[in-house]
Amino acid sequence: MHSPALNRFRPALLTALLPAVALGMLPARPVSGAESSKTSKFLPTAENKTPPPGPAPKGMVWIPGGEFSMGSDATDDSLCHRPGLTQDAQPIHRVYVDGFWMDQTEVTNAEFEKFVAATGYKTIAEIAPTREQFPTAPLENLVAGSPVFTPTPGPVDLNNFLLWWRYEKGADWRHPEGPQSNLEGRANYPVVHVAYPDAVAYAKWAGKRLPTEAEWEFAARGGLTGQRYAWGDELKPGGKWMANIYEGTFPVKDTGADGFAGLAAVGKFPANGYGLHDIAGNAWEWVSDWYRPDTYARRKLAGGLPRNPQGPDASYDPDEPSEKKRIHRGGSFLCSDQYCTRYMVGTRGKGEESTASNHVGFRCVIPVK
Ligand SMILES: [Ca+2]
Ligand SMILES: [Cu+2]
Repeated sequence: MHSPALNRFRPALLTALLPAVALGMLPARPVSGAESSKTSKFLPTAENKTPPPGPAPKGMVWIPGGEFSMGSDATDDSLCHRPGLTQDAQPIHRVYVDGFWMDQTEVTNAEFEKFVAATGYKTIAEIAPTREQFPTAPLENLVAGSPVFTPTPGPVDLNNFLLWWRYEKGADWRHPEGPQSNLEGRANYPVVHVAYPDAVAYAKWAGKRLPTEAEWEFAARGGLTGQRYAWGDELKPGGKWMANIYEGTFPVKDTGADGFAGLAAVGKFPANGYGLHDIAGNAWEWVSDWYRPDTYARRKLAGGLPRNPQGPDASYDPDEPSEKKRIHRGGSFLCSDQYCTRYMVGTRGKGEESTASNHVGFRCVIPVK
């Protein structure tokens, strides 16, 4: 049942083991340079007034849904330390989503453990790729594992993400940094090293599903209109850190000025307007839409008000056209103003479906019938 598109083992090239965009570290080609404007293209968020259909399922909060302006026009956004390179989140456009329940936090190791105990499920990172899948890969590369972030000894060229990502044999959700590591003291950390099909399998088991990109962004904005962050326009309102991101010299030393160097347990930062914790930073979150850099441009062109949009029919990333990519949202503990600022609420990430890593997790939703 696992995707044959495992590109963790692209033949012979160790450097190709870590698809850049899967790690959320390469830019999409800008769709247009003409989108910057002084006037805001965001129109007020109009929440549905219908009350929640009942008491909240455990650990979930009500997201009322409604009409909102989706996307980002931040001109100081950055990908790979190149400002203004997140233009795949333009143009700003109107979208409607129905109300739904959403997990208040990212799915934790404790929750994922219950799923695995009940089903015996094995994640993609735990299964060695086969000769059939990768006929030309050296045998020694056909081992289970997953990419792990590794600080560099000193400042490096930020154009080469392979300097700080390594493919770690034996890294998986139970062994976040490799076979020697474990989950001791991490029951309430977001589960990581989960690929897209793993997240989908968990959601099914839990009677939930992954959010669409539009649902995710509506929820992340917390009822606000066009703000830069999930909590407002200021990164540190009143000097207070609002999300687990990266401070210090990337990728050398995370000073942990926000309280955490590396992943944090869920719920350590204030919730947004809808009661969602860590909707920015900590771990990237899989959502169900395929990635295309021009999704918003096409939507705008099609006109009308898209209702509950599900994303394009297929993935297409001009940087790696053969890879099938889903959207990542929210940024991670590795997001830094020196490198990648996609903890900004309207910006987008992307990842090859079968590729996990130690900064990608997920949360689920329950739609209302
Ligand atoms: Ca941090
Ligand atoms: Cu980032």
